[in-house]
Amino acid sequence: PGMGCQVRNGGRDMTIDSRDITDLLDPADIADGPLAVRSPIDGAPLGRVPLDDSAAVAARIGRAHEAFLHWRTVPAPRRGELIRLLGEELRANKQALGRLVTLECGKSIQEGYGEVQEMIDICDFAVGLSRQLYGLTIASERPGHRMMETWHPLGVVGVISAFNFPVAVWSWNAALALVCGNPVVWKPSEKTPLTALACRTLFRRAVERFGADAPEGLLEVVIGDRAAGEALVDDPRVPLVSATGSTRMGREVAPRVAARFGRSILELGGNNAMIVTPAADLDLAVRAILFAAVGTAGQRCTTLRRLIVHVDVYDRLLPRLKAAYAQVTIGNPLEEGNLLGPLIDRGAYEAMQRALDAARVQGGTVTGGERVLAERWPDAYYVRPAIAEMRGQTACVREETFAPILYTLTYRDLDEAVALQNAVPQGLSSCIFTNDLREAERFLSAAGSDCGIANVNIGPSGAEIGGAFGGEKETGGGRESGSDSWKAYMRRQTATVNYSGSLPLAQGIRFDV
Ligand code: UN1
Repeated sequence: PGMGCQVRNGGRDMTIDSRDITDLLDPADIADGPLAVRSPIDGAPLGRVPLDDSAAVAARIGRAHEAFLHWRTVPAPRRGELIRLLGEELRANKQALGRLVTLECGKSIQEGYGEVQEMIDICDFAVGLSRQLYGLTIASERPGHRMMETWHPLGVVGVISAFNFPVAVWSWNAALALVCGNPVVWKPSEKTPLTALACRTLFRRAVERFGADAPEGLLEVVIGDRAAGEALVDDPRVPLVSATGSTRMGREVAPRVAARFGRSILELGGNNAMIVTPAADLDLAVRAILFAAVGTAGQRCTTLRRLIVHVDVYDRLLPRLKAAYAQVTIGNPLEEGNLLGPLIDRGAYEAMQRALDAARVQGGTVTGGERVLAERWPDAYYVRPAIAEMRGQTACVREETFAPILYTLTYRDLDEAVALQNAVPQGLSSCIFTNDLREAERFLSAAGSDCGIANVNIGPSGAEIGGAFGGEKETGGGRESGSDSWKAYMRRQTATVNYSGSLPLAQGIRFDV
């Protein structure tokens, strides 16, 4: 028996409002090229885009490096001014860019706008930061000496981003990189090049308003395949590569960057859990689960994938959750009322079905997961969100499948729940629903969640930009966005100044002739 869900077949065919494209894209950007871009909403073509080969990538890195030589000398607060202008462009174009995000990656229009808001937020953060790239003054052990620590621009930052947050992830990296004095070479997902080109348009407008001290080459967008990505990852003129995507991708990128002693910031897979204890507010939990497991069609790195529920509340929670799932509206994500749009493509749909088959074989009971709207849009992949009730944390539960599948498990005591939550290779986000202070604090303690993000009475997704974003273990260990993540985008210099007339050596060493 399927789980209700309201499948919205009505409404107009998707069709692109031509302004969505022309407002934000230069016609030359979407001239005939080999890469055909399609909307996951109905499979319709959105345009064709030229591709960069490795030589073109090298040329872009060269331009960015030239830009670096000038940009590093522009005072940081002045660099912040460029990001302030970018934030203004984003504010003025929030609707248009949000719609384009939805067109190209299929998330609900509310989430499309939300993604642009996240960009605006990080721009605001970065503007303030541009006056707070603080170093330290350190007490020297020698008389007449001063030690200090200064943060300097690093060089060209390579950004590799995924289809699911096609613009926000770029902005977290770019806003920080640029105020830190670094140009950006950005390789977006091949599934979402148009939103990247639209961001470049907005960035260019900001640069024009900024004036002469913004060199060309502060932002280069690379649209290309694997070879283009490798050219970016391997280039020694790129001291930092910030890559968001699958753990598989990270396993290839990290050793290549390390082999040339470059640095990387990795944001890889997540397999995020929620623990629901007997002291939880179940109304709150149901709402949080719905957004975190179904939102963005389960295609966030922070999506809720595992629900670990105390045996005493499981039989109360699950029926309520299923009733809430039945209310989910599935359909064209451009229409405001629809909460669940399509998966990104056929490959994503097939991976979901394989995971659900595995769940059944591994003893699970699956509700939902069927394809819908296939007759109306044979080239688009809409699904009912699935709940897989498992008897244990089997192999399929420990893997990240980028689709709306929620695996449920039960537990008896909190240590067991925390152990289950930590017993996966990924370590991005986690949460507990409880009104019991002791349970919450145990979950947040050193012996609690092993993830980069741990929330109380909030789902695992939808983080604010003010905190550092990222996770442990196979998630890759990188941190982006708020807090002191900016330090990864700069090089630290320790300087000792001697203003005395003598030359005392550290550690009291004597070396006189
Ligand atoms: C991602 O899915 O790659 O916390 C990023 C969140 C968003 C970012 C998700 N702010 O869900």
